[in-house]
Amino acid sequence: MQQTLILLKPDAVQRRLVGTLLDRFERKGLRLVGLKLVSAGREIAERHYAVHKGKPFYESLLTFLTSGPTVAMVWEGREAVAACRVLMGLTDGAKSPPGTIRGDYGLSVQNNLVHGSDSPENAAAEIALWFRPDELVSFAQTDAAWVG
Ligand code: IDP
Ligand code: MG
Repeated sequence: MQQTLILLKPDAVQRRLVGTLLDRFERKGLRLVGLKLVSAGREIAERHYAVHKGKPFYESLLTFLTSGPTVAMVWEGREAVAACRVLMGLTDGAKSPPGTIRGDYGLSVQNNLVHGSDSPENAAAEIALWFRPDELVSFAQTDAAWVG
């Protein structure tokens, strides 16, 4: 079963949207296997966004991610990576369609509330970056046969 890393970024926590946004993933039928509140430091932020190093928004992005608590989560399910990207919407909140997290709750490009892994390979690396193996809990969801 596929897993993906989802971060509710500091803007989501500051705006008291954690419960609202977590609900979107839960209702979709995904299974929560990891959850914690993290005050991200410079090192984890740099590693998480290493692919963007050198871009004009890189320093601002690191400042944003380290500016307050982040909720780190691992969600599991069929096509979890793609399913979560659809729930999130486009990078730019202003261009993201209604019904998506970024479309419903933001206008910003940078402060776009949520991070989701963009491939199963990156998901595995990002999960290993944010969670120790013993922080992930595998369990049988009782309605799994109905949800897919
Ligand atoms: P994604 O989060 O939709 O995968 P990426 O292109 O991977 O988007 O960018 C990572 C994060 O960097 C975005 O979620 C957003 O917070 C920030 N970001 C991306 N492009 C810009 C930009 O042009 N200006 C400011 N921030 C940006
Ligand atoms: Mg990305």
